[in-house]
Amino acid sequence: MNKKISPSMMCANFLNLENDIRIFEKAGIEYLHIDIMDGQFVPNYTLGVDYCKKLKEATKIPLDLHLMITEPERKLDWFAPALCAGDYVSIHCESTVHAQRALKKIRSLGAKPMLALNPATPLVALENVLDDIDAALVMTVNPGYAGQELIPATLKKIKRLREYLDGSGYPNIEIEVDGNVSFENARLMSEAGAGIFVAGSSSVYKAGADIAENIQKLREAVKR
Ligand code: S6P
Ligand code: MG
Repeated sequence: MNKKISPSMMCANFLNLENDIRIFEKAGIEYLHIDIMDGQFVPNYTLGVDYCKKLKEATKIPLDLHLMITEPERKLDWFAPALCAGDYVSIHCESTVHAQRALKKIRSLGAKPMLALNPATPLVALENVLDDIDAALVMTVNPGYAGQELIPATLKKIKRLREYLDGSGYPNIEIEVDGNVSFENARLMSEAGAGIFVAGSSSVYKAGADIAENIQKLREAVKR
């Protein structure tokens, strides 16, 4: 499977968002990662429903919604107007006792379901929902903020997950990684089996080079 880049829109230049979007289109960026935080599941607030709708109007790049909110199954309908076939929506297994219901709901809205796992959450959390997901999101930092450091144990977790999915007959379930996806970490994550890379302040938005150059550098890092 081709490796994909999903820039983290909470790291974008809010005063000139259109500039970033056009650069992403030109560079063939596969997804736009939108962090939705509710101040309860994670200690922060970020982007919301109206932001997703605006982005959907502004570009054809598929969205990659990362819902860090409690009981997402009760709130998914709010996002429905911003969703198309091809968009990903991830929910956290730690955020609800009804993860399967939420994943099923995402599919019924026409989007692709993804289950997110915090760094401390064991892989067994995925075991019973393999038919309900198109991707798994391995958090490589604790969710809530950009600019954190990689938790090293998550690299082995990515590898174990890739082996588990392939060995269980689910080679098409993609693995997304989120958190300190620097150029160097991205290379290791890619070798471990990650396929979608959330690119924030550690890569695409890293100071010292422009966005297009950083995208190129990240593509090189995740080639294999
Ligand atoms: C964190 C959030 C992430 C960050 C991303 C930022 O809770 O889910 O998507 O926006 O990790 O990237 P970086 O390179 O600053 O870690
Ligand atoms: Mg995220």
